[in-house]
Amino acid sequence: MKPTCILIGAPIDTGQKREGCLMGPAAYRVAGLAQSLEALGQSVIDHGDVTPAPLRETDCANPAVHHLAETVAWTEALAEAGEEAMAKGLPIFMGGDHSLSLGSVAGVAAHAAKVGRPLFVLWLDAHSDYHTPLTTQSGNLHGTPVAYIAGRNGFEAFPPFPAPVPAERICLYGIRSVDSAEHAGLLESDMTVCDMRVLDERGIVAPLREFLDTVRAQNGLLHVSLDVDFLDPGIAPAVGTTVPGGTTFREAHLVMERLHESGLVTSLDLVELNPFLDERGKTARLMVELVGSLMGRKVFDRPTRSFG
Ligand code: EXY
Ligand code: MN
Ligand code: MN
Ligand code: MN
Repeated sequence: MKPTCILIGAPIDTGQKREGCLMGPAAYRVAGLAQSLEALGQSVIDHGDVTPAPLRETDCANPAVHHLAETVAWTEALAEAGEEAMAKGLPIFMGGDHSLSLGSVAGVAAHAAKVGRPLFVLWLDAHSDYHTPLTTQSGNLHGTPVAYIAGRNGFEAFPPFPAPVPAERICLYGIRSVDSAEHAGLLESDMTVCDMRVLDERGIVAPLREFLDTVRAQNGLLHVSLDVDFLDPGIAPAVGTTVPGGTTFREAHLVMERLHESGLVTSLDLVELNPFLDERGKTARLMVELVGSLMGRKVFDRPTRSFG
């Protein structure tokens, strides 16, 4: 039976400095995310928007870091909402900037630990998001969730990450912008880094298939974190951190179609959509279409299809 999709709005804007991501959940609703899932035979519950936890005092040795207390408050609330939603269905976190994933993946990881299954994370992004609050130069916490998830030091202001995800269970896909501190950290880790060069050389499917085979072999849960800037800015302009050379319309759909066929995805983030930067809803609509492909929309369905 198909799991119920649980839409969780996370209007977070505190992980970076350009305002507008807080309109993301509303844009997904206006673009018809729930209706498009229902049209695919999916049952959908819209949980509404999460309210951040009360602010507490926080401090950080890096003076560049901004909105720390607010981001911690979102992390706490989303971790709780995420863990609850995992027990009921397939959560789809509608962001909000990518600091959302500090909380969403914490909730998912707590659930995975409870049910005793390994958690895998597929990070579809232009960026590696592997800074810690101590290494970031921009001070933008949306550039840090992968480090938190992997259990790096420097997140003392945040709740301890429940069951950090071993680096070899995290796959960065499509990256093409990595700061030097992130690069140094990644070289010391066993993370699977499929940067754009790898995808140009090997194609968009082969490295994904390898990662999915590993998830399947270990009976893992799979969290997918989809940053709008994974896509080429020409097709997805509504993001504050555009990087040229992103995935094309067809490549992105193919990734989603492969993910659907794998049957492995158990939770999803949609992050970094800034509707204020969009062109007549183009990016929001594309993201909704991509979720459709991830949840099984096909142009033409052959019962015995095999592509090897
Ligand atoms: N590495 C840069 C920084 O830390 O400021 C850019 C991070 C962008 C993060 C976006 C969400 O993927
Ligand atoms: Mn702000
Ligand atoms: Mn990101
Ligand atoms: Mn990004």
